[in-house]
Amino acid sequence: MRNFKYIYFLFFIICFNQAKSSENNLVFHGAYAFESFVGQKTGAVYVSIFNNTKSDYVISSLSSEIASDVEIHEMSFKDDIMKMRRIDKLIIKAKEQQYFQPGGMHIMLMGLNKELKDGSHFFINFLINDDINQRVKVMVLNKKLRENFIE
Ligand SMILES: [Cu+2]
Repeated sequence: MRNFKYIYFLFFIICFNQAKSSENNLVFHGAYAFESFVGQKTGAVYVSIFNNTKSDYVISSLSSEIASDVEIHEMSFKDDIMKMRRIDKLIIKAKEQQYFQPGGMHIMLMGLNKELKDGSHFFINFLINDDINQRVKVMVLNKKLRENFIE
C-alpha cells in the first residue's frame, strides 16, 4: 500500500511538471526536413513555434548532432537574386508565433555528417533565453513531397 501511494505521488509530479513546462516554454510543432542525397552538406528544417506565454522569448543558439553548424536563416529577393541572411537572435514575442516554411524562414543545417533518410528523425537543440535548452524532434520526409510546397 505504501508503494502504491509513492507511485501515485510520482505520477502527480510528472503530470504537474508537464503542464507547467508547456505553460512556461515555447511550443515547437511539426518540425520536418526533406531527405538528403549522398554527399549533401546542407539541409533545411521547417517548424512552427508558438509562444503561448506572457513573456518574450529569444532563441540565441541552435545545435544538432548531425551538423557542425545550425543557424536560423531568412530569405529575401534583391535585384532578382535570392539571398539568405542569418538571424542571430530570433525574438518570439508573447502570444505570437513563427512559421518556418520553404521559401521563407528556415533552419539551416551546415556540415551535415549524416544522410537524412525518409522516415528517420533527428534532434535540434534550441537554446532559449540563454538558459533553457529545448530538444526538438525533426521528422525526415520524402523529397518528392517538396514539390507540393514549392511553386
Ligand atoms: Cu539558409
